[in-house]
Amino acid sequence: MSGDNAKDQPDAATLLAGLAAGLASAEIRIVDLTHRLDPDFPIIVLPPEFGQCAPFRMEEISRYDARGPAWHWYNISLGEHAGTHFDAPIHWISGRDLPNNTTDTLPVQKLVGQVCVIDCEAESDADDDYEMGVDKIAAFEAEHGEIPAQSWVLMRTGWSRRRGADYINLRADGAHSPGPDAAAVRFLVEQRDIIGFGTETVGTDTGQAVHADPPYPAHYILHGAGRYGLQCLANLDQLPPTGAVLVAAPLKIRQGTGSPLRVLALVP
Ligand code: 23J
Ligand code: MN
Repeated sequence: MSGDNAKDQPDAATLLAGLAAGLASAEIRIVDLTHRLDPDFPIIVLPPEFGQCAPFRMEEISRYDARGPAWHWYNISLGEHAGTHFDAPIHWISGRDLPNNTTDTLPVQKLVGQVCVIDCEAESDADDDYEMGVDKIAAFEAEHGEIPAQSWVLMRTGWSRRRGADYINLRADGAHSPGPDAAAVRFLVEQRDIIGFGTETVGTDTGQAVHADPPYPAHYILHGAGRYGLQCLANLDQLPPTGAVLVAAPLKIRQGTGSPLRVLALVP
Protein backbone atom coordinates (compact mmCIF):
# COMPACT_ATOMS: atom_id res chain seq x y z
CA MET A 1 0.00 0.00 0.00
CA SER A 2 1.10 3.54 -0.57
CA GLY A 3 0.34 4.56 3.00
CA ASP A 4 -1.11 7.78 1.67
CA ASN A 5 -3.95 8.21 4.12
CA ALA A 6 -4.71 11.74 3.00
CA LYS A 7 -6.78 10.41 0.09
CA ASP A 8 -8.98 8.34 2.39
CA GLN A 9 -9.52 11.05 4.99
CA PRO A 10 -12.35 13.56 4.83
CA ASP A 11 -11.18 17.09 4.09
CA ALA A 12 -10.99 19.63 6.89
CA ALA A 13 -14.37 21.17 6.12
CA THR A 14 -16.02 17.75 6.37
CA LEU A 15 -14.19 17.05 9.63
CA LEU A 16 -15.40 20.34 11.10
CA ALA A 17 -18.96 19.73 9.96
CA GLY A 18 -18.75 16.32 11.64
CA LEU A 19 -17.53 17.95 14.82
CA ALA A 20 -20.39 20.44 14.78
CA ALA A 21 -22.92 17.66 14.15
CA GLY A 22 -21.39 15.55 16.92
CA LEU A 23 -21.67 18.44 19.36
CA ALA A 24 -25.23 19.29 18.32
CA SER A 25 -26.38 15.70 18.77
CA ALA A 26 -24.36 15.34 22.02
CA GLU A 27 -22.59 12.28 20.60
CA ILE A 28 -19.55 14.36 21.43
CA ARG A 29 -19.91 15.49 25.04
CA ILE A 30 -18.12 18.44 26.59
CA VAL A 31 -16.73 17.77 30.05
CA ASP A 32 -15.80 20.74 32.22
CA LEU A 33 -12.41 20.17 33.88
CA THR A 34 -12.59 23.47 35.78
CA HIS A 35 -13.14 24.24 39.46
CA ARG A 36 -15.41 27.15 40.32
CA LEU A 37 -13.43 30.36 40.71
CA ASP A 38 -14.34 30.94 44.33
CA PRO A 39 -12.71 33.05 47.09
CA ASP A 40 -12.59 29.90 49.22
CA PHE A 41 -10.65 27.79 46.69
CA PRO A 42 -7.24 26.81 48.15
CA ILE A 43 -4.12 28.60 46.90
CA ILE A 44 -0.62 27.14 46.69
CA VAL A 45 1.45 27.73 49.84
CA LEU A 46 5.16 28.25 49.13
CA PRO A 47 7.84 28.21 51.83
CA PRO A 48 7.39 31.41 53.90
CA GLU A 49 10.51 33.16 52.63
CA PHE A 50 8.92 33.41 49.15
CA GLY A 51 6.23 35.70 47.72
CA GLN A 52 2.72 34.22 47.67
CA CYS A 53 -0.08 34.01 45.10
CA ALA A 54 -3.14 36.13 45.96
CA PRO A 55 -6.49 34.32 46.21
CA PHE A 56 -9.51 35.18 44.11
CA ARG A 57 -11.49 38.15 45.40
CA MET A 58 -14.81 39.69 44.27
CA GLU A 59 -16.22 43.10 45.09
CA GLU A 60 -19.68 44.13 44.07
CA ILE A 61 -19.83 47.25 41.90
CA SER A 62 -23.61 47.45 41.73
CA ARG A 63 -26.67 45.24 41.94
CA TYR A 64 -29.62 46.99 40.25
CA ASP A 65 -29.32 49.68 42.90
CA ALA A 66 -28.20 53.28 43.37
CA ARG A 67 -24.71 52.27 42.21
CA GLY A 68 -26.20 51.02 38.94
CA PRO A 69 -29.98 50.87 38.67
CA ALA A 70 -30.26 48.36 35.80
CA TRP A 71 -27.01 46.39 36.06
CA HIS A 72 -25.11 43.98 38.24
CA TRP A 73 -21.33 43.44 38.12
CA TYR A 74 -18.15 42.79 40.11
CA ASN A 75 -14.55 43.85 40.22
CA ILE A 76 -12.35 40.82 40.64
CA SER A 77 -8.69 40.35 41.55
CA LEU A 78 -6.51 37.27 41.75
CA GLY A 79 -3.05 35.86 41.21
CA GLU A 80 -2.35 34.48 37.74
CA HIS A 81 -1.91 31.06 39.36
CA ALA A 82 -5.16 30.98 41.39
CA GLY A 83 -7.77 28.28 40.80
CA THR A 84 -7.80 26.08 37.72
CA HIS A 85 -5.00 27.67 35.71
CA PHE A 86 -2.47 27.50 32.89
CA ASP A 87 1.33 27.86 33.23
CA ALA A 88 3.26 29.45 30.36
CA PRO A 89 6.98 28.77 29.76
CA ILE A 90 8.05 32.20 31.08
CA HIS A 91 6.68 31.19 34.50
CA TRP A 92 9.96 29.32 35.13
CA ILE A 93 13.54 30.53 34.91
CA SER A 94 14.32 27.69 32.51
CA GLY A 95 11.82 29.11 29.99
CA ARG A 96 12.49 32.81 30.50
CA ASP A 97 14.27 33.41 27.18
CA LEU A 98 12.23 31.15 24.91
CA PRO A 99 10.29 32.73 22.01
CA ASN A 100 6.51 33.09 22.40
CA ASN A 101 6.73 32.07 26.06
CA THR A 102 4.00 34.31 27.47
CA THR A 103 0.19 34.05 27.55
CA ASP A 104 -0.10 36.83 24.96
CA THR A 105 2.40 35.38 22.49
CA LEU A 106 2.07 31.61 22.67
CA PRO A 107 0.81 29.89 19.50
CA VAL A 108 -2.91 29.30 19.90
CA GLN A 109 -2.71 26.22 17.67
CA LYS A 110 -1.22 24.42 20.70
CA LEU A 111 -4.22 25.17 22.91
CA VAL A 112 -6.44 22.47 21.41
CA GLY A 113 -5.14 18.92 21.23
CA GLN A 114 -5.66 15.27 22.00
CA VAL A 115 -5.33 14.24 25.61
CA CYS A 116 -4.14 11.14 27.49
CA VAL A 117 -5.22 10.61 31.10
CA ILE A 118 -3.01 8.46 33.33
CA ASP A 119 -4.95 7.06 36.27
CA CYS A 120 -2.88 7.29 39.47
CA GLU A 121 -5.82 7.37 41.89
CA ALA A 122 -4.98 4.11 43.68
CA GLU A 123 -1.33 5.10 44.14
CA SER A 124 -2.31 8.60 45.34
CA ASP A 125 -4.88 7.20 47.76
CA ALA A 126 -2.17 5.02 49.28
CA ASP A 127 0.56 7.68 49.36
CA ASP A 128 0.06 11.47 49.56
CA ASP A 129 3.59 11.90 48.19
CA TYR A 130 3.19 9.47 45.28
CA GLU A 131 5.59 10.21 42.41
CA MET A 132 4.55 8.97 38.99
CA GLY A 133 7.61 7.46 37.31
CA VAL A 134 8.44 6.32 33.79
CA ASP A 135 7.30 2.81 34.81
CA LYS A 136 3.74 4.11 35.24
CA ILE A 137 3.82 5.73 31.79
CA ALA A 138 5.14 2.48 30.31
CA ALA A 139 2.26 0.59 31.91
CA PHE A 140 -0.21 3.14 30.52
CA GLU A 141 1.24 2.75 27.02
CA ALA A 142 1.24 -1.05 27.25
CA GLU A 143 -2.52 -0.88 27.83
CA HIS A 144 -3.57 2.10 25.69
CA GLY A 145 -0.84 2.51 23.07
CA GLU A 146 1.94 5.04 22.73
CA ILE A 147 1.17 8.61 23.74
CA PRO A 148 0.90 10.47 20.41
CA ALA A 149 3.18 13.44 19.74
CA GLN A 150 1.62 16.83 20.55
CA SER A 151 -0.72 15.45 23.19
CA TRP A 152 -1.69 16.86 26.53
CA VAL A 153 -1.00 14.38 29.32
CA LEU A 154 -3.05 14.63 32.52
CA MET A 155 -2.27 12.90 35.81
CA ARG A 156 -5.44 11.68 37.51
CA THR A 157 -5.07 11.45 41.30
CA GLY A 158 -8.57 12.05 42.72
CA TRP A 159 -7.13 15.15 44.42
CA SER A 160 -9.90 17.38 43.00
CA ARG A 161 -12.40 15.70 45.34
CA ARG A 162 -10.52 16.98 48.38
CA ARG A 163 -11.90 20.02 50.15
CA GLY A 164 -10.40 22.68 52.41
CA ALA A 165 -7.14 21.94 54.20
CA ASP A 166 -6.93 18.40 52.78
CA TYR A 167 -6.31 19.84 49.30
CA ILE A 168 -3.01 21.60 50.04
CA ASN A 169 -2.38 19.00 52.78
CA LEU A 170 0.06 21.21 54.67
CA ARG A 171 2.16 19.71 57.45
CA ALA A 172 5.00 21.15 59.52
CA ASP A 173 7.40 20.25 56.70
CA GLY A 174 5.30 21.72 53.89
CA ALA A 175 2.65 20.53 51.43
CA HIS A 176 2.08 16.88 50.56
CA SER A 177 0.49 15.99 47.23
CA PRO A 178 1.31 13.62 44.35
CA GLY A 179 2.96 14.52 41.05
CA PRO A 180 5.38 13.27 38.41
CA ASP A 181 9.05 12.61 39.03
CA ALA A 182 11.74 14.35 36.97
CA ALA A 183 12.44 11.33 34.75
CA ALA A 184 8.75 10.97 33.85
CA VAL A 185 8.48 14.60 32.78
CA ARG A 186 11.73 14.36 30.82
CA PHE A 187 10.40 11.24 29.09
CA LEU A 188 7.13 12.92 28.15
CA VAL A 189 8.91 15.98 26.75
CA GLU A 190 11.86 14.32 25.02
CA GLN A 191 10.42 10.96 23.93
CA ARG A 192 6.75 11.84 23.46
CA ASP A 193 6.92 15.55 22.50
CA ILE A 194 3.88 16.49 24.62
CA ILE A 195 2.22 19.92 24.42
CA GLY A 196 1.83 20.06 28.16
CA PHE A 197 1.16 18.26 31.43
CA GLY A 198 -1.78 18.77 33.79
CA THR A 199 -2.68 17.77 37.33
CA GLU A 200 -5.58 17.84 39.78
CA THR A 201 -3.29 19.22 42.47
CA VAL A 202 -2.23 22.81 43.06
CA GLY A 203 0.99 22.36 41.08
CA THR A 204 2.34 20.28 38.21
CA ASP A 205 4.97 19.25 40.78
CA THR A 206 4.54 17.21 43.96
CA GLY A 207 3.92 19.09 47.20
CA GLN A 208 7.48 18.31 48.34
CA ALA A 209 9.14 19.18 45.01
CA VAL A 210 11.12 22.10 46.44
CA HIS A 211 13.45 19.39 47.80
CA ALA A 212 13.88 17.63 44.42
CA ASP A 213 16.84 18.03 42.05
CA PRO A 214 16.29 20.32 40.26
CA PRO A 215 13.74 21.94 42.62
CA TYR A 216 10.24 21.77 41.11
CA PRO A 217 11.42 19.46 38.30
CA ALA A 218 8.13 19.41 36.40
CA HIS A 219 8.10 23.21 36.15
CA TYR A 220 11.80 23.30 35.29
CA ILE A 221 11.67 20.65 32.57
CA LEU A 222 8.29 21.48 31.02
CA HIS A 223 8.79 25.22 30.77
CA GLY A 224 12.46 24.94 29.82
CA ALA A 225 11.28 22.97 26.78
CA GLY A 226 8.49 25.45 25.94
CA ARG A 227 5.74 23.14 27.19
CA TYR A 228 2.70 24.18 29.22
CA GLY A 229 1.19 23.27 32.57
CA LEU A 230 -2.38 22.94 33.83
CA GLN A 231 -3.19 22.81 37.53
CA CYS A 232 -6.20 22.38 39.80
CA LEU A 233 -8.07 20.37 37.16
CA ALA A 234 -11.33 18.59 38.06
CA ASN A 235 -13.49 15.77 36.70
CA LEU A 236 -10.63 13.77 35.19
CA ASP A 237 -12.57 10.63 36.14
CA GLN A 238 -15.04 11.57 33.39
CA LEU A 239 -12.40 11.27 30.67
CA PRO A 240 -11.35 8.17 28.74
CA PRO A 241 -7.63 7.28 28.94
CA THR A 242 -7.24 8.30 25.29
CA GLY A 243 -9.39 9.76 22.53
CA ALA A 244 -10.64 13.03 24.04
CA VAL A 245 -9.64 16.51 22.86
CA LEU A 246 -8.63 19.23 25.32
CA VAL A 247 -9.36 22.94 24.93
CA ALA A 248 -7.25 25.14 27.23
CA ALA A 249 -6.97 28.80 26.24
CA PRO A 250 -5.46 31.15 28.85
CA LEU A 251 -6.37 34.83 29.07
CA LYS A 252 -4.22 37.03 26.85
CA ILE A 253 -2.47 38.79 29.72
CA ARG A 254 0.37 41.09 28.65
CA GLN A 255 3.60 39.17 29.31
CA GLY A 256 1.48 36.82 31.40
CA THR A 257 3.15 33.86 33.13
CA GLY A 258 -0.12 31.98 33.45
CA SER A 259 -3.82 32.48 33.75
CA PRO A 260 -7.00 31.10 35.23
CA LEU A 261 -9.09 29.54 32.47
CA ARG A 262 -11.99 27.28 31.62
CA VAL A 263 -10.62 23.89 30.59
CA LEU A 264 -12.93 21.78 28.43
CA ALA A 265 -12.62 18.28 27.06
CA LEU A 266 -14.47 16.95 24.00
CA VAL A 267 -15.28 13.32 24.70
CA PRO A 268 -16.61 10.73 22.24
C1 23J B 1 5.72 29.03 42.02
C2 23J B 1 6.65 28.26 42.66
C3 23J B 1 6.41 26.91 42.81
C4 23J B 1 5.25 26.37 42.28
C5 23J B 1 4.32 27.15 41.61
C6 23J B 1 4.56 28.49 41.50
C7 23J B 1 3.09 26.55 41.04
O1 23J B 1 2.71 25.46 41.30
C8 23J B 1 2.31 27.25 40.02
O2 23J B 1 1.14 27.58 40.23
O3 23J B 1 2.83 27.42 38.93
S1 23J B 1 4.98 24.65 42.46
MN1 MN C 1 0.85 27.70 38.06
